Amino acid sequence: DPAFGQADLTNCERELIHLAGAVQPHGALLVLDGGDLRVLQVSGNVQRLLGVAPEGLLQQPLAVLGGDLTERIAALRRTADLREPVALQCQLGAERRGFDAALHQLASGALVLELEPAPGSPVDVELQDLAPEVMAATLSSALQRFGAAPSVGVLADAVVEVVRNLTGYDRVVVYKFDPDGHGKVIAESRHPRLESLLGHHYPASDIPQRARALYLLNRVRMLVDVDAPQAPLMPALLPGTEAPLDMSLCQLRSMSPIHLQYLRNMGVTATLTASLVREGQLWGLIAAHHYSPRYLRSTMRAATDLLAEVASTRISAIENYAHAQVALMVRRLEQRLVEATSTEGEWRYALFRNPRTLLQPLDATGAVLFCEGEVLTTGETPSTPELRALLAWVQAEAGAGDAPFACASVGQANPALDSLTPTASGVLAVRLSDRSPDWLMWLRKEQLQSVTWAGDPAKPMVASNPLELSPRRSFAAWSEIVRGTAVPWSTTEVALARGIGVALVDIIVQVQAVRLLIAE
Ligand code: BLA
Repeated sequence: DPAFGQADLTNCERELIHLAGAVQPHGALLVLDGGDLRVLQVSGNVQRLLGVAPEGLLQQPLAVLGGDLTERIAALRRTADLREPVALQCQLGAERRGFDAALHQLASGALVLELEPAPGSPVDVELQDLAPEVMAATLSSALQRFGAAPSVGVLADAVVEVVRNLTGYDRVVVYKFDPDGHGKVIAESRHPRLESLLGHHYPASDIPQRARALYLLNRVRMLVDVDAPQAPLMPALLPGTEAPLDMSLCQLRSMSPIHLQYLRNMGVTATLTASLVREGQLWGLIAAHHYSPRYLRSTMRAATDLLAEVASTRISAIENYAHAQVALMVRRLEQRLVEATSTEGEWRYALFRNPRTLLQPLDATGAVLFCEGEVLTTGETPSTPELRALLAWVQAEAGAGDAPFACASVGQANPALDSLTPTASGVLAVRLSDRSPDWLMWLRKEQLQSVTWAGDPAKPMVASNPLELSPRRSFAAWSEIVRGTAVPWSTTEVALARGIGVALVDIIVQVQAVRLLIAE
């Protein structure tokens, strides 16, 4: 895998970004021996930030920094679980300068200490801070607002507004991933002079898998200045291990040069990004951009972390509730069919009378029933001959068994069905009979049909060089990747389709039994 900084666009997916070997210059990093607190490794900016040159620190006891740091670390080690960074405040040197620090312990036992000058110290970028009372008031009203949000859309709007008010970045968006890892901007709060990114889509490749895995561990990342010279670790390899330092949990970690170039190309100077996590998976990101350097004090990053955590919890609750609602809708649908069948003797028309009940639970744009040679449709669908061709293909592909058949790129899977792409790029089909070709199918239109375009869709842009990376190119790349595809069917949706299919088969069997009884 390419070392940090050595990746190009062909292999950046595997860049070892956690082995960055450097920190952003606004803070200093020290690696300490887990036993005697000897300094094993330092970032090159210690002279400027701590007033001691690397040579004066390396292999020395931490106490050479003076102040109360050594005592505070000893106290923390007695009480705290240091597998994740723990915040502490300390004073260094004879002048007792204040620092915000974070400490965590690696599996090897070494301690990683990150130090950022507290307010009042001379820094290159103004430190953004809020009084604790203001922060507490902002947080408590935000938590109330998040807790009351009835839908993901309302919640996301509240999140961008609250985070922008709290942190002051020029733009804050909520970026949501689909099952394939592509992302969409679902909420935005921005400085009025900025162009909107709301509704824009980006391909999964913009955020490599390795970075996504890292963002589950390290929930808030700040980039203070995309152009600031980075401070390399000295020595480059951690003594004792002779390996690069694992910086997965480091707040000061330098970011991948490819990503930095992407940000420069979009004119962004500083970012703050927080993970939205649902059931152990990265659901989305809260991403903030600033067009000049921006530096939040660690307490404000912690507040952002808390907001992201609460938003994540609320997302799970809303989505779980939505799933329960859908299950309820299916039961109602079933009930209505049973009633309609007993009063009208015909379940098929009952099923298609109210298109919403059929389409909405599966977020489909069309539906078709093939039954006893008839074709009933609702929503947007291809022509009947095209539907019959689709049926023939689905039957051949689905084989025996009663698992639903799901495909999100019909025209690509079978070029003979390419003309179905606009209205039926996606199909989710359940079999209603073993003996006859009776099927219920939900359709999804091509996702490009319903997106907000970032630029001219007819002019694809393919970058081979990081200097050309940009959201515009990214959007073009996403458009190329998803051309001819529908939004993929989720496992929940497939399970639901199966549930509806089973219910229908029950009803059909009952109807047939009744018919037989009447005939006798
Ligand atoms: C990381 N790329 C990211 C991150 C975002 C994006 C949000 C996470 C940054 C963080 O958490 O701090 C993508 N940012 C976007 C998008 C928008 C945005 C889509 O503002 C839209 C408005 N990036 C590429 C390509 C590669 C790439 C083609 O576009 C590689 C081939 C790499 N992106 C890349 C890497 C990271 C990244 C390596 C990790 C950065 C790091 O944490 O070090």
